Amino acid sequence: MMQTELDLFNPASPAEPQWIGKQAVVLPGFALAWVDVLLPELRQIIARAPFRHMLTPGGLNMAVGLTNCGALGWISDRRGYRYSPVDPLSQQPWPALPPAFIELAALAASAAGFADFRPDACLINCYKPGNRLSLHQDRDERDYSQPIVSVSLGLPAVFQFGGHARNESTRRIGLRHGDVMVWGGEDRLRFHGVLPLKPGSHPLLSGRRINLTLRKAG
Ligand code: MD3
Ligand code: FE
Repeated sequence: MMQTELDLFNPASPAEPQWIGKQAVVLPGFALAWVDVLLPELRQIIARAPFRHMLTPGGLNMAVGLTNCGALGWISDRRGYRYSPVDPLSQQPWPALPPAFIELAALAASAAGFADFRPDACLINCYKPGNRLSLHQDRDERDYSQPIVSVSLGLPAVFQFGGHARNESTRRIGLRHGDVMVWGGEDRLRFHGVLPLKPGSHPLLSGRRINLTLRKAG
């Protein structure tokens, strides 16, 4: 039987949480009701802190465009990866975390069993067709007991969810506009990545995928 791309994505039924690990869950469409609030906030953030292609410590330009909001923002340059209270482009503090981002993240985290999540950092990734994020761990945060919440907007993507070592096999999980993913606990340090984005057009975000990753970094 022919296997289509769609098989990777969540079934047509809208809202069943999909547990992909003991402490990792996809909440299909959880952010759909928030999109009207999120997009104007995003526009204002990007006006003050535009997407840019950061240098890796190895001196390569990252293909995915990045910016941040919140008290701390994740940055990369030849000196390494770290969180900074200041945008290196403007030398100003990052734009504040909009209350709607904080509320959405706290609500999603509590739906996944993580009470009292209070993010202080939001990394915003912008993918264009062909852009990918290779397998990595998120280990620049202070407290690994805090969960991470991600919000997918725009074009769909295929997420790779691996193990605790780079060489372990990965599962592929389809993420669509409005899907929210929460993970923490024993799943917090899993290797993960995003496969090259397929071209397409989204009515609200055109040919892009924007992912918000909300963390307690400090
Ligand atoms: C599962 N971003 O910014 S978010 C990142 O879609 C990043 O832009 C991806 O990985 C994106 O660091 C994925 C979802 C995600 C992030 C970290 C995880 C899932 C995770 C860490 C462990 C397990
Ligand atoms: Fe990551």
